[in-house]
Amino acid sequence: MSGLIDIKVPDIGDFKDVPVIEVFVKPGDKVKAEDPLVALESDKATMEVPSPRDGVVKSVVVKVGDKVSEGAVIVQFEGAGEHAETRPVVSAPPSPTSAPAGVAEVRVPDIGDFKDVPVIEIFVKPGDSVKAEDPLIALESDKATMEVPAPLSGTVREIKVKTGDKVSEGAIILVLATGGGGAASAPVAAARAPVAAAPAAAPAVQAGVVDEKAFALAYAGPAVRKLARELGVDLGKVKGSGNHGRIQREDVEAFARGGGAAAAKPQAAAASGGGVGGIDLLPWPKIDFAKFGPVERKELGRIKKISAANLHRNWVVIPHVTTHDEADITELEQFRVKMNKELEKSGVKLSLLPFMVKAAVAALKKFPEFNASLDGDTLVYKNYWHIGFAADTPNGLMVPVIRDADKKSIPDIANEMNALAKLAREGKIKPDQMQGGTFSISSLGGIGGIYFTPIINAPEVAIMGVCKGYWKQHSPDGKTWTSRLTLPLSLSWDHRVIDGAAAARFNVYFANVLADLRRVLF
Ligand code: CAO
Repeated sequence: MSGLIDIKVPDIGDFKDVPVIEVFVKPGDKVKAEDPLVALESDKATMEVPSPRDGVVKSVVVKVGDKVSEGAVIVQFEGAGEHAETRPVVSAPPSPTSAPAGVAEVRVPDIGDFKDVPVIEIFVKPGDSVKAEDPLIALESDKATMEVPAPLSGTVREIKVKTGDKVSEGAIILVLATGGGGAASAPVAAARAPVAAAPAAAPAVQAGVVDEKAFALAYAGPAVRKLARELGVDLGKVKGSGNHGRIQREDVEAFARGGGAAAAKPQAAAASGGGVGGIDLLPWPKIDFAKFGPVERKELGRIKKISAANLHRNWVVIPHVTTHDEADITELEQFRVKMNKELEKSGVKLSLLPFMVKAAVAALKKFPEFNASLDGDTLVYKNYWHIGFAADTPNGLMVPVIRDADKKSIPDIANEMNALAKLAREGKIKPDQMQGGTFSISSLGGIGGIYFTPIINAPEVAIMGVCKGYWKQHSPDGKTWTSRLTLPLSLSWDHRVIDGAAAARFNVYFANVLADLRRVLF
């Protein structure tokens, strides 16, 4: 008698109520044993549930977002009323298979509609022994990250692609000398399940400084690699707590928070949320806010998501220190007002910001390490002065860049700044107008506040935060008092590159230049 075969969630350890993040099949699909049916993602691991047998899908019982535990029915196959066991794959390397010896060309398998997809990582090098299913390369389109696993065991003879190459189905990846073998090459399930995220190459996103070779050889999945790139973590230095030493999301986060020591903590600690200095961090609070009052949910916009990822990485990875100071801008303000009157007919309007850009260039020339970037253990000094400025836009924070600010006049900088801020606010600014900055200024002067801690815009090593100028009582000699227009300065600096004394000197010089612009001539 025909009936239905229930395919259920297998034993998934201690996990319960795990969200379904992807469903790979639909009614009518013919599936083979081991084809993935759904992906589940807890806050600790991503698991695929493969089919325990060949079959035809009659109905899909779960949908994305459902929460499932062991025993829940995922899909029903057509067939006699029997039960089939499933088991989850938590990205553990499968055992090798055997095949006749020879030479095999490994090609890019069917990757759906994707074409000309950039190779972002190569995990192997000539001479490496690989087992069937070991990842060979990673491809990253703007929709998904895909790993292409080895179709059979063997020794890598020759690699035919390099990072940055664009490949499509059928392109030769490498040549394998085989002693073992298996099925045809197929991307792992990540390829079938495009990651719905902002493009990795989004304008403001810049990868951290990592050892690319070790990164490529580390044992980790695409999502973990993406996180490591965002956090600037060198995967080669992270100890994996997963099966067979596979690097998990929490290993990368723990490494970014507390360095190698934290990542080396036992799995039990990682399972309770990772930890630093012996104190385990608690998991992020999951609260049903609606229990306490009416709520409204709104997903973050694209720009906010990109800036959030950047700010998070920069805050977690860079050891920030902020040094506060103040500048006497009484004379500068008089000069600004005077110049604005003179320039009235030309249509140029000067705020304080263009003067600060010029003061920043002067200070950066005097203290070149503030105009540098870290590249591993090397400091790259830049002999150009491109100054970024934070602009508040309806879509979120953006940082347009004034290129070659050293060569431009203050009115030219003011005009360019207005034009760039307008483009940013209208959502028309181009990625290259936000790239190449060597130092940034974040001005809240038009709004208010006294001091704040600006977050460094990696790979820059410092940022100047400015608040609203205010009249302050000042005594030059302890006896007489005058009121001076005072500008609060907050310089955040990367303590890996800059010392506190240098930061204090930078601030003093910057303030002195604003107090008397003639100093830029010296
Ligand atoms: N002290 C006193 N007044 C100030 C000042 C300061 N430090 N900075 C600006 N002002 C004044 C300006 O002179 C102008 O006054 P007038 O209209 O009388 O001339 C007024 O405040 C408004 O200035 P503005 O903000 O329009 O112009 P700006 O050149 O100072 O700044 C821009 C341009 C694009 C940087 C700004 O509009 C902006 O977006 N600021 C927010 C930046 C931000 O979000 N930073 C936080 C990043 S971290 O999340």
